This record gives sequence, C-alpha cells and structure tokens, in this order.
Amino acid sequence: MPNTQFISSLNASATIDRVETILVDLPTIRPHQLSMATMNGQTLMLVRLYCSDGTVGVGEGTTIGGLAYGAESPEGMKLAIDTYFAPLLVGEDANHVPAIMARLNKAIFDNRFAKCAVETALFDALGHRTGLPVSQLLGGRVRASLPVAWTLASGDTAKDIDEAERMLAQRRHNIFKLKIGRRAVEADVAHVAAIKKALGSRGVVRVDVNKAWSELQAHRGLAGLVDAGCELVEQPVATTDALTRLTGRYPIAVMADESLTGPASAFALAREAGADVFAIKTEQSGGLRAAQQVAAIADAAGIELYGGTMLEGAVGTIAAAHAFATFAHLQWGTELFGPLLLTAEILTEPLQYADFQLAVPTGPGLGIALDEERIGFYRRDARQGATVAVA
Ligand code: MUC
Ligand code: MG
Repeated sequence: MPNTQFISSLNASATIDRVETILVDLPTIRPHQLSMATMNGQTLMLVRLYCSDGTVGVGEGTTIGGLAYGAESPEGMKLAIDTYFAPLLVGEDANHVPAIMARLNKAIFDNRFAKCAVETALFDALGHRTGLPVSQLLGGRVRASLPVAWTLASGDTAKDIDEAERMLAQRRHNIFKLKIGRRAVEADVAHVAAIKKALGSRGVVRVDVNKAWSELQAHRGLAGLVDAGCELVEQPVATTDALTRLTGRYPIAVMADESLTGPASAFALAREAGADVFAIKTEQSGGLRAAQQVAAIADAAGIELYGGTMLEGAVGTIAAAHAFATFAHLQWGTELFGPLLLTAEILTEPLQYADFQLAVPTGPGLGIALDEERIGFYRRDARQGATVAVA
C-alpha cells in the first residue's frame, strides 16, 4: 500500500524562498590544545533554508582554530553562502537535493564545508517534508547509535588523566584521542605512555598529531607510541607520500585525516594504500553524500573507517551521525563529541550520549530542534562586541 502522504509531499512543489545564515559563538569547557591552535571557543555558521511549503532545514559549518586548519572559516562560509550560494538556491525545487548540489558544484569550486552545511539543510527540510530521518534519506541506517571517543587536549598530563577518569566513571567515553605534536617527540610519547598506563585496559588510547611531525620524527614517534600501548596514530605527517611510506611500517594503525579532502583524494590514497584507516569528516568530504562516497572507496580498498569531527556543534554533529549510521563498516567508531566540548546547549532536547554511544535520532530530518532563545542569545550579530572568546 503506497504512502500517499509521502508521495504527495514529494510531488508538491517546495521551492526555496529564503536563505539565512548566522554566526553563533560558543565558549569551550576548557582550552582545547591542538598542534596548530588552541581553541577557547567554537563558532558555528548556521544556514537555514526556508521553503514554500513551510518546511525549514538547518545545516552547520564549522572549522577549527580560525584559519589554522584550512581555508574555510565560519565568516567566509557565511559570506560565500550569502553572496554566491543563495542566488543559485532561491527558486529551486528543494526536493531535488542531488540536482541542487550538482548546480552548486558546477558554479562553485571547492568550498566543501559550506556545501556540506547547505546539503545538510536541504536534507533536513526534505526530512521534515517527508517525515523521514536524514539517515533514511541517505539510504537507511545500519546502526542506531555510534561509539564516541573523547579528545584529551588540556595540554597537561595529570589534567588529561583526571578528565579521562571522569568520562569513564560517567560511562560517556572509553576511547581517548590525545592531541600531540606541540612538544618534542619524546615528551609527547611520555605523555601518551603516562595516560595509557593510568587507564590500563579500561580505556583505549589513540593520538592525533595534526601533521606536526617530519617523516624522520614520525619514525621515532611511531616506534615510541607502539611501546606506549597506543593503537592508532592520526595524520602524523603533512604529505600523503610520507603517510603512505609510514603505513604498515609499525604495528600501529595509521589514519588519514587532513589528507582526505573528498572522494578524489580518497581514491588517490586508496590506490597507494596510503593509510590503514580513513577519518571521514562530512564537511571535509564536501557533504553527507560525498562522505558516503569516501566510505565506499575505503570499503572497496579494504581500508577501515572512523567517523571524524570538525568539532561541530549539535547540528553538524547529528548530521554526521546520520551519515555515519549508514556506513556498512565503522570499525573504529566516531569522535562525534563536539557539542560536549561547548558550554552552552543550543537544542531544546540535548543529544543523547550514554553508555559510550551517541544515539542517532529517529524523528523527521535531523531529528533535533534548535532552542531559539539560546540561539538568539549567542548569535554574534545580537551580541555587539561579543565577549565570548573564540580561537
Ligand atoms: C582533528 O584534527 O581530527 C577532532 C577532534 C579534535 O579534538 O579535533 C578534531 C580535529
Ligand atoms: Mg585529526
């Protein structure tokens, strides 16, 4: 028996009437130290698409440490969407997400993070129109919840151990990713070894170097990390060639992050067997469907998968959760903890983190609702000379 309401919602025209972008500045619970930047806050670029049938879709763009991670910034995404995306979106039929994305991809080079935010908003609106969760629109989920790692990045070994103990006691996280690469290799390895020793078999330890090591340093680092009991190293070096040469040399998984910038880079890496694991990020991939394409390439090449984060807030995090829920394989879980690093809740109902997992919502669209009062309070244009510190 066909669902006539669903079919009529797709047949009815739903043109995009209006595109709105705002910047929302949220403080972090503590300074978050990465090899290239220390973050004291996160800026969310939220895009809302208002459609003629009354549906509204929301998407999010974020990055890490201003321009320290890559060329796109929340301010730049806002400008790009307001100036260049919006004229291509207004008047289009919002039901045809791939067609709209093809139109954007033809007219706009790169801008992968902004495209991801817009595609998310399109899928959210489509979900509200059809009553289906985004994961269903992406083909259907193969899991209802996702394991979530926590990143230890206070810059202090004792503080990191305390933080990990609290996470274990709350049954929130038992996988820990340590941000290293700021100090000398030996000091970093000692930091990792101390944390692994304190946690023992209760917690898994991985590291992210964010490209900080030379290839020579990486050889010393990887050997030391193996002895420290670390199971995975993420993007120890900047270049794809060096990453490829390191993969398989030590009994530790090598994961690509910054080297992955969408399906074409995934294909090139897979061809060279340049990593054991891919950290797939929806924004870095250029969207939710592009992330699925990266996953398919990894699967075909026998490369394992991990769901990465650009420290998105609740909207971007749950969009990624819907995409990752559809992956056939997700051997290394995810790190979708972004909202937990922020001091303010921007949803009417917080995301459900329990028993070391994040639940993927089952409601229409992203399955979340923004708390408009909080958004109104934290949006940058309402705060004139905002006092919230942003990295
Ligand atoms: C990255 O490089 O993976 C993920 C967790 C975190 O703390 O930073 C990010 C970015
Ligand atoms: Mg990384």
